[in-house]
Amino acid sequence: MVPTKKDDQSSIYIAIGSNEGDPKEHLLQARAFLTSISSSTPIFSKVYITEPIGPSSTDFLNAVVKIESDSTALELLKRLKEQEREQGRPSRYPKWTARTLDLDIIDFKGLNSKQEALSLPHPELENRLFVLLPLFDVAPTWVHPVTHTPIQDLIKHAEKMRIETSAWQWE
Ligand code: PH2
Ligand code: MG
Ligand code: MG
Repeated sequence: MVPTKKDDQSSIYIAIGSNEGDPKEHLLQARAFLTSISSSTPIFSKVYITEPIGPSSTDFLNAVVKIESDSTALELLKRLKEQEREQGRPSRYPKWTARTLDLDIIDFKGLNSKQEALSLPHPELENRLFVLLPLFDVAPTWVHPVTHTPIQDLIKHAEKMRIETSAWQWE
């Protein structure tokens, strides 16, 4: 299905990651939270087990969700940070180490914006197969809002990493 203009302008994509504590439990809690803040029925990707990129030594569970919301991007960011804290992640956290819950806004209604608090679309998107593959699940016709590169091309060119569909899927 080809997305309509309206889809492009109203959809928000959020990447979910966890590799500390009980990642399945953290994903389920995050799913309940994300469902509660979405003004439409959210669409969740499959759950993936992924090789940690960076200093962490524990595999991640990763997924992506598509939601809709009338919040501004910065309001949404604030709510996501609150939820990360709620689920046991200290607010001052060493970059890239293990985390109970990481909620990153990948694409906010196609917005192109570089602010200190938030860059959109997510600047690391192209390098992260653990975001691109689940994004493809929920938005197979998605194109990068700035470069207009189709997601399939981004996937083709992303650096290879170990990533597999999890046997556990949002039970
Ligand atoms: N998140 C990071 C750093 N490294 N690696 C994987 N596999 N999955 C992640 O979500 C992830 C990561 C920073 O947020
Ligand atoms: Mg992250
Ligand atoms: Mg983050």
